[in-house]
Amino acid sequence: MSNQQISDLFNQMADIMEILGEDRFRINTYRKVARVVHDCPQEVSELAGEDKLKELPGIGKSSAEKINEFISTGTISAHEELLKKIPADLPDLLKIPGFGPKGVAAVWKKLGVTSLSELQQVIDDRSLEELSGFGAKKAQALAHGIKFLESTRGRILLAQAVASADAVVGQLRQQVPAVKRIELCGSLRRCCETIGDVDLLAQAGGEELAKEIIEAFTHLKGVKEIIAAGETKASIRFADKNVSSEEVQVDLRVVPAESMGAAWQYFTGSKHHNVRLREIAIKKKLKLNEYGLFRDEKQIAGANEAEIYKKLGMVYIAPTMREDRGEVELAQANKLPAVVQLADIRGDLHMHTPASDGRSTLEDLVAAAQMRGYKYIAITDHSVSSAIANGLDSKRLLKHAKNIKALNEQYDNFTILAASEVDIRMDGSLDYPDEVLAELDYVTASIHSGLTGELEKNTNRLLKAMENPYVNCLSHPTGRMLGVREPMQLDMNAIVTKAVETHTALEINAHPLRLDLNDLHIRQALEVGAKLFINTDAHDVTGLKLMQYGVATAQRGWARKSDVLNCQPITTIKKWIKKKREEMS
Ligand code: DGT
Ligand code: CA
Ligand code: CA
Ligand code: ZN
Repeated sequence: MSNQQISDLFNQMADIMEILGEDRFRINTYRKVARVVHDCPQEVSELAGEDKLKELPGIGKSSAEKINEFISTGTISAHEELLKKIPADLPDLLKIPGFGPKGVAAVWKKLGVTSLSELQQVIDDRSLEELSGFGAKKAQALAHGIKFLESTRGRILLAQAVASADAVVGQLRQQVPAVKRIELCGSLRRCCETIGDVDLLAQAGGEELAKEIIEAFTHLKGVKEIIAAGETKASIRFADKNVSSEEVQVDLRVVPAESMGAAWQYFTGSKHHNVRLREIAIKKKLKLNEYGLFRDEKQIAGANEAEIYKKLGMVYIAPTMREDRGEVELAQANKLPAVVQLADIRGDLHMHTPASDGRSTLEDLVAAAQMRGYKYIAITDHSVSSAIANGLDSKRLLKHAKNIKALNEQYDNFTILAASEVDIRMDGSLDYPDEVLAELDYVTASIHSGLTGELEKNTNRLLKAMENPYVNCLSHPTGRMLGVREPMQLDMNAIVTKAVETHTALEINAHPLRLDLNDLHIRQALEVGAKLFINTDAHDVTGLKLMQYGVATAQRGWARKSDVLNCQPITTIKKWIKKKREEMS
């Protein structure tokens, strides 16, 4: 049970009470608990049971009891009671970006709306526009929000799918030692940003073993439903609360060794990539399917995946590139870019400490970065405008920077950059004056509010920030949060061009909720020669592990090691920072 899950539950209770119009004071108490649990550096579940919970500021006896109840039973009865008081589908409305409990209460109580589809109806018949506090513009925004929700419905974040897949694979390996190989396939292996279902492939040395694997698979701990189960394939609905709050479908196929490579290729996809390969096979008078590559009836490849590509007359294509976006043609010409690997990463230039809204100390972050083999990090706490994130004013920032620089002195072979994640204000100006920014080693700029504006205004806001000589990078440039918030409307072409012009890098934010820039924007940036950073935006030491998702996204955007600045030595990065300051001051 993660802090996140507990925090989400308390927030949901607060939401429901707000919809019901209950006592302000209690609502605020629940929100406070949600925030304290979320920001707690330790796992709250480890503090439970021993009365240690109550020692956390903001958590009283009754909240501690609720948390204990959740940890021992998996539910909170007060939460269940609240859910009974509202229509079952009403909480879905809260997922609409920019729609809160007050709005939900209004449409429910005044128009009888109890679900997303009913909300769509009152938008369509225009009765919503008549409701006080709404109007045509708001109705249109809600319609947009519903569409956005539907586009991600039933899909889960890459990291959640990875956690569930790991749990399934781990259990299978333990329970069926005879299973020789299990491999990830589908969108998960291609590291898409969201995942419809998890596809797994197992190799079995015989029919009996296939049955044994399917039997074990359908009886794993965490199986909520067996959707289908046959001799060599099965589908389940799986949920393990310890790894992910989302339930997910998992498909497993069991194949013999001689088809393992072909099946792995086929079930990795994408579908469009497979279609292209099959066309090429046909041109060569071959047949390609999940059992192998065949000439007449003879299998000429199948056990080994790489062999399939070779026999089709092309070099091996990394799974993250298999989208039929030109990779097949490049592979045929042996001109595929060598994409960046996790092992190429030498540092991470976006993370937070308790000075703003982070949870791990400076020293712990350094130790964790060194464990990962990094040579440098940047400490980028928030600036004043991010008030809810406890952003630093100039005075606090300068003191913080001084501490960071002092700590940096204590390391020989490791660099800690005193930096900032500075908010870009509505007019494109920054949260600190240039004299303050000049005291820092590195600056990344980002937008945290006012993301809904017009394209031209948004674009100008970012362009102006990039012109500042102290801004070295734009963090999470579009501001999107998968399934939660849409990207800002931006002229990405203007952004990437200005990035090159001003020696400003663009970030690939590795957080699974962001993955911003996305794969297509990365391609666009690289076409004009823009430089990238892949950063985690860690708020504690565990956050540093998210780097893998940023690297995978970089691969999907065809980024090479040479395109990514944090694959270079710190001396190169320092020179690059200096160059912008000299040229643009
Ligand atoms: P998802 O689950 O929506 O995130 O996306 P995928 O790519 O995992 O799609 P899924 O689970 O429907 O199928 C897994 C793979 O199986 C897919 O990437 C390619 C292969 N596949 C599925 N259906 C077809 C098909 O009709 N033709 C071909 N050539 N391949 C298919
Ligand atoms: Ca899938
Ligand atoms: Ca599937
Ligand atoms: Zn950040």
